[in-house]
Amino acid sequence: MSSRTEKICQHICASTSDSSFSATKMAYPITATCIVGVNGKPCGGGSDAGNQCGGEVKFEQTSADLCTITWDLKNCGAPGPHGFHIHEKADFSNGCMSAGPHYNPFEKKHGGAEDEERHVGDMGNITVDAEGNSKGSFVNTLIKLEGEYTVVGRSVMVHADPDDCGKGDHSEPGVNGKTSHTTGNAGARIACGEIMLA
Ligand SMILES: [Cu+2]
Ligand SMILES: [Zn+2]
Repeated sequence: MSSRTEKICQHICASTSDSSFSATKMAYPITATCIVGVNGKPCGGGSDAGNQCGGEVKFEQTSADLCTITWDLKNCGAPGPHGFHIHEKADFSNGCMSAGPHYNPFEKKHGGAEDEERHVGDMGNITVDAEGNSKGSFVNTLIKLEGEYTVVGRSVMVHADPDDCGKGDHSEPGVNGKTSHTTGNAGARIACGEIMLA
């Protein structure tokens, strides 16, 4: 109930600021935060037993074209790369599964975070250390916290497996492990959360 109210309020605030800023110059930086967690239900069809992945992801849009993403996540499972994306919705009614596909307003194929052909939501991989934790930051040129293609109100997703950045097996689109051009074969969804202005 309360999260629903917050969501409605956020939409009102966002549309109000859009119209009031449209005639003037947008003031940077714009900041947002996302608390990610397991969100209640096993994700991705696999066993989710023991999954406690969670932490915070921060966004800072510093100009019309640049957004810095910084993360601090714990208990992310196996050491190595794990797919890291913005998904279309912050709907966690069926855990992270109900958050929809990668945010892709321009109908591109899946790619890496710096590829020409990529979803807006493609942030590549985070690197998980031997203790299961990951910290880092990078600068992205498609992610916006304002305007028509804002990611505010959408979700950050952490996956169980590496993202192949669109260069892997795409022999059976729709089948996990063989659908590189849409998901990067990043496997189960182990943590997610809503991106909110901060
Ligand atoms: Cu994803
Ligand atoms: Zn993608």
